[in-house]
Amino acid sequence: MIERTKMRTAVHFVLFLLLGATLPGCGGCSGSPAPSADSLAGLMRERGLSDDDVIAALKTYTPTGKHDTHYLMASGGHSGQLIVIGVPSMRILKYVGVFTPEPWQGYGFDDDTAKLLRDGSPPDKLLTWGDVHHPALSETKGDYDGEFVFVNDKANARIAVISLKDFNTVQIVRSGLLRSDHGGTFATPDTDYVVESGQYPVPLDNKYVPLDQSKYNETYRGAAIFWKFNRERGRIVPEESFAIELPPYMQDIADAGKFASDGWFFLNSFNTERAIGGDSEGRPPLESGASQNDMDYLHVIDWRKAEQVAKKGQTQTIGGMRLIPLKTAIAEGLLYFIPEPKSPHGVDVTPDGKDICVSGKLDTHVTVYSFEKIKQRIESKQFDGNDPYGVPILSFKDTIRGQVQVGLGPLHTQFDGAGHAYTSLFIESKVARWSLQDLKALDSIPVHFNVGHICVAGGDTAHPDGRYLVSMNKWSIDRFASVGPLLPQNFQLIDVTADKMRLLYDMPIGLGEPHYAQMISADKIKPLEFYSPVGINQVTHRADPNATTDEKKARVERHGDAVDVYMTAIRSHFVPDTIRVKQGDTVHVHLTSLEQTRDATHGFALNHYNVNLSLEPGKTANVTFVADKAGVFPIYCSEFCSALHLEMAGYLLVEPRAK
Ligand code: K7E
Ligand code: CUA
Repeated sequence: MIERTKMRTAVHFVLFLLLGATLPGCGGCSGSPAPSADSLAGLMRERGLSDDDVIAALKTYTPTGKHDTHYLMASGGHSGQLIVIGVPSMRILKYVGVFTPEPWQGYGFDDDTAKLLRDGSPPDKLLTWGDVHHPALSETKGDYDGEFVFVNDKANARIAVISLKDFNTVQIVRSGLLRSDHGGTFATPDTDYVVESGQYPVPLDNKYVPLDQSKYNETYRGAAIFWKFNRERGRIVPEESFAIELPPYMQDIADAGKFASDGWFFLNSFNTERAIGGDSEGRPPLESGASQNDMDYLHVIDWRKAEQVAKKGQTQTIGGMRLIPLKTAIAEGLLYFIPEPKSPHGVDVTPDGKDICVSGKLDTHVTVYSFEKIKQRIESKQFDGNDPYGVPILSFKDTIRGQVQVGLGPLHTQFDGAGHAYTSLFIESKVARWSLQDLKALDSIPVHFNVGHICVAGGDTAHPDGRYLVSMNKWSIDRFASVGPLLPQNFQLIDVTADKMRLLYDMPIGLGEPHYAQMISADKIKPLEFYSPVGINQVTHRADPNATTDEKKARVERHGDAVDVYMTAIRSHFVPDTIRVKQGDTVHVHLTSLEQTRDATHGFALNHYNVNLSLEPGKTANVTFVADKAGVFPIYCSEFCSALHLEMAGYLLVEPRAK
């Protein structure tokens, strides 16, 4: 590769001497050229690059037309989106609109996607943002299958389903039970369930209860929801889903067991002190109130048994969700606690499902629990007493396999296929590598700065790819040219193939704060090239009942005050291109792209009425608006589709209603 580059440079240079042509990268220089400026050594000198820099560049540079080997599905944080990134180039491939309208994709503007946002909102309030934390790829036998991604909205306790056929959102669900859901989304090994748990305890019936210690202890609660996923339909089925009531500790993130621990679910918690804040009311602030205990509780849940208990109807319905009461969960042996070191954050099950790794944010270890030991203690009912609600507690020292000293502020752990675990160290700004077999620290690498999650390719599956690790850093400080006080986050790509980890690339993320990501091998994803035959609805992935598949059938129908416009788009015109309605009419535009050419996308932008649609080839989109303002409103195609794209336009004429 280097040899070839050198050769090409030499050829260019000969051409330069012969023809007097300008060397690429040497524009404007005249007279005596710097002979080495376009050679590898010259470029390195000029740009101050080391050998390591050049190796890193060669490991990530992806020439035009070459594709990345992996997709990174990254949470979009406050943007309410999913960010799709190619690895190792770290090129952004798509922002998928999920909880927030996304105008380019027409997401939240056409009737079908606007309905997704409405279905995911309380009846009396349309939510237009989300705080996306944890994407989960659908799994088959514990490995990513490339069909779906699920994401949570921590702020509003919602879960969305994204189809990887076209990287579009197809469903948003929201229970009436939770108010926040940091503990989402986690898929069971065959994606039978997608799990969402609440973070901040509330009265589950969503009624007003004054915030004081005894009321908090008695009536505030957490819950874990097991949303049933129907893969064939590609949808969560709320009626077949169930929840388990939990004590008012702050449940955090989670992981589903697999193989040895299949059928079990592990969920962290902090604030087992049940601090309620109130620093202006004479109580300690929440942060110190919640950090008194040396141990919090790892929740161990038998979800297969819980599924049976729910099937038998041992539930009550709250907020439209079947809930297994805490008392029932205890009596039926669905829920156990194990002490876990101080203010834990991540809990991660090893690829073989045998061990469970937990890191306490205020501890320096990763604690590795053995599922076998947990199971033995549960089966022989060897408990160390109960929590105040009666949940049996297992002994810490009898259930751990050991602890690994990794450094300050351990948060999250991922795995490669070579027997290594990787743990992010927030306080130290490092990623540590350690050996799963003998629990020994092996290597660490500094990151910039304040790493939260890390993501190894396939790093939470039964068969991790290893190879790449992305460190998702909260702070970037001095890494990029300044854009003022609000700085981007920094994704750092790290090569984990060799004995020493090697930093390859820094990628600023300037849209929301991502938390977690999952990385999947590109060959597992088989997206559509375009919608075929023409007239497919993007949400149902079926023929749209309002599609117009032939220009000759384009028409306008009036039904009383409702006007249906059956419209087509193909390079470079709409049929019809003139829409005539009366002031006050309800207008439904049903627009079908007749294109079957890859990337020949059209748009439909309408002045004043807040409408933009995206018409990918073969798609039908529907939009409804009330033509309440009389006047002349231009319509145009908002995607540069052809040489005559600017001419792809028309008018909406709204005739004033006679007085
Ligand atoms: Cu940022 Cu998983 Cu929400 Cu850790 S979480 S860092
Ligand atoms: Cu169609 Cu621009």
